[in-house]
Amino acid sequence: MAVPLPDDETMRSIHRTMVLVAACDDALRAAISAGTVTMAYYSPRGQEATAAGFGAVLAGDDYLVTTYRGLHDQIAKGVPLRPLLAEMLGREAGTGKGKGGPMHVVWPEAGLMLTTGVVGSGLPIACGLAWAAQRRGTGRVALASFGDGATNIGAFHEACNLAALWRLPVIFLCQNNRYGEHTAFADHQRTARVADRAAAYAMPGVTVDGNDPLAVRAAVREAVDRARAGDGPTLVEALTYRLYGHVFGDRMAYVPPEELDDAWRDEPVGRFRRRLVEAGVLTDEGADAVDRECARLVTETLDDVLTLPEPGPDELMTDVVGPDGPAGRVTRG
Ligand SMILES: Cc1ncc(C[n+]2csc(CCOP(=O)(O)OP(=O)(O)O)c2C)c(N)n1
Ligand SMILES: [Mg+2]
Repeated sequence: MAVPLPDDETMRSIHRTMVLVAACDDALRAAISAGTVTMAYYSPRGQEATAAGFGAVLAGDDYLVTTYRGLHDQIAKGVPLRPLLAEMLGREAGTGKGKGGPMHVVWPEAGLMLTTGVVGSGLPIACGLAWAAQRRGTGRVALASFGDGATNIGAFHEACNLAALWRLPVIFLCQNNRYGEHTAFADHQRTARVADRAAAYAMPGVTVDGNDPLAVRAAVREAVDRARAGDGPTLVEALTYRLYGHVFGDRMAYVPPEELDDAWRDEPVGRFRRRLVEAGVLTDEGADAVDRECARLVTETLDDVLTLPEPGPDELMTDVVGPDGPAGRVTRG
């Protein structure tokens, strides 16, 4: 059954989420370029629609696991901007008191249970979260967000198999941005569609336009309904694009220029804005106001976060687990 379109308010909220992600990304790239901020940064620019689409479906207490390229996912899941940016910039006011940094953001208050730099490792963890929800009967689902390259890792296949076997309430959301690091999709797997891999595990697999938040929302909604009904996992492949390459500083010399031009023409934030204006859901003036409001919010938050302290030496040794156990208990000779 086709999932109906959301109401106008929800469409405007999806649009704002996308604008906020893009504003945040613009500000972070500008700050890194200016030397105000130093960090490894994996831009999600171009993938806003995928995050905003699933964000409009998941409940606040549903679980999310994401990756180093997860800023859009984190914002869409409702992680507040201040602790999020503070963590990325290594400040004590951050989600992990500044000790995790951009690749290790967690915020259980919004269901964000993991951000990881280990490709594919979020999927088995999503299975564990879903298994807990299933056993406790909480009705929660877990969404694992990962890239196309991650679908070549053993952990992806193990997680798909286990989730299908145990009918776990998981949504495997592959953000197929056409590259894994510097390797194009066709050079890292022979499968035409990541979603085709679902058949190997007897679960539904669907490919959607990842630059259309309403298409993503509809596919994830069906997957979530299936998961909550006890019918197990779904693999959703969202076709999208990484507009700024793999990591900040990537010159993208390996990307055909015409391909990049096409991708910019299909850029999702402007595309959704035009669609809402044409549909009468937003006016141009209203959309400009959203742009200004998000840019101001990001600038103010970033300026504020830059004044905040980093964790002190005592804090650095608190809640840190090393090979000898909790660092607080380690005795040094
Ligand atoms: C287990 C593991 N292998 C290799 C790497 C190095 N690595 C970091 S990002 C990346 C590409 C992953 O591509 P994809 O899953 O498509 O995600 P994207 O970066 O495109 O969002 C690789 C291979 C890693 N971090 N972890
Ligand atoms: Mg990729």
